Amino acid sequence: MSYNVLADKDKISELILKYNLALDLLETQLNMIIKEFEFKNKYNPVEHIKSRLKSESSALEKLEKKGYDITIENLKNHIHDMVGIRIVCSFISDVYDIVNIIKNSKQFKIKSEKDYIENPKDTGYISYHMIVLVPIYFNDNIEYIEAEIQIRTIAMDFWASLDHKIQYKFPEETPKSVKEELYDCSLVIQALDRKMYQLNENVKNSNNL
Ligand code: 0O2
Repeated sequence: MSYNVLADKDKISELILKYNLALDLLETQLNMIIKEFEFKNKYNPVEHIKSRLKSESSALEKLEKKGYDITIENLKNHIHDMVGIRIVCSFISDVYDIVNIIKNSKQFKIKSEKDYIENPKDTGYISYHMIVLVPIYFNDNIEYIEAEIQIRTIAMDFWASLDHKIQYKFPEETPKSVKEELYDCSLVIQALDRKMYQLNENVKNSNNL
C-alpha cells in the first residue's frame, strides 16, 4: 500500500515535508539537552538514538487497523507516531533521567505519556512513551507536529526488536505458545534490568562516585 491511494498529491508531499522538518528539529533539540545533561553530570546516560519517519505502508496499515478511512485528515489526526525517535539508555534510572529532562525542558510540549516500564503491556513490551508537539515554522506560521519518543534500556530494546522480528514471521495471528514464550522472555529482561541497575548502584556507592 502507498500514498498513491490518497487523492491530493501536493497535500501529502507538504505533510511529509512537515514531518521531516519536525524530525530534524526534534533530533537536534534532544541531542542538545542530552549533551547539556552530560556536561553537568559528567555522565552520558544514552547508548544510542534512532530516528525514523514511519513508512508509507506502515502508516496506512495502522490507519486501516484502527478502522479509519485512508485520508490525509485521518493520517494527521489518528497516527501519532509518524515522527519517531527512540532513545536507548544503559540503566532503568537513565530512562527516567531522560524522561525528567524532557519534561523539565521548556523546549518540549508534552501531549501524553505512557509508562510501560511501570505497567508493561500484555505482550510483555516495556518502554516509556511520550507524544510531544514539535513547533515548526511553515509559510510564516507555527504549526505543531506530533512526534513519539520511545525511551528504553538496551535490554528492553533487545526484547522489542527480537519480538518484532519473531512476530513478523506470522502474517496472521502469532501462535499462543510463541506469545507466552515472548512474555516469559520479557520477565527475564525485566529482572536483568533490575539486577544491572542494582549492580551499578552498588559499584557507585562502593566507589563513592
Ligand atoms: P512501529 O513499526 O514500531 O512504529 P498509538 O500509536 O498510540 O496510536 P497504540 O497501539 O496505543 O497506538 O500505541 P502504543 O502501544 O503506546 O505504541 C505503539 C508502538 O509501541 C508500536 O508502534 C511499537 O513501536 C511499540 N510497541 C507497542 N507494543 C509492542 C509490542 O508488543 N512489541 C513490540 N516489539 N513493540 C511494541 P507500531 O506503529 O505498532 O510499530
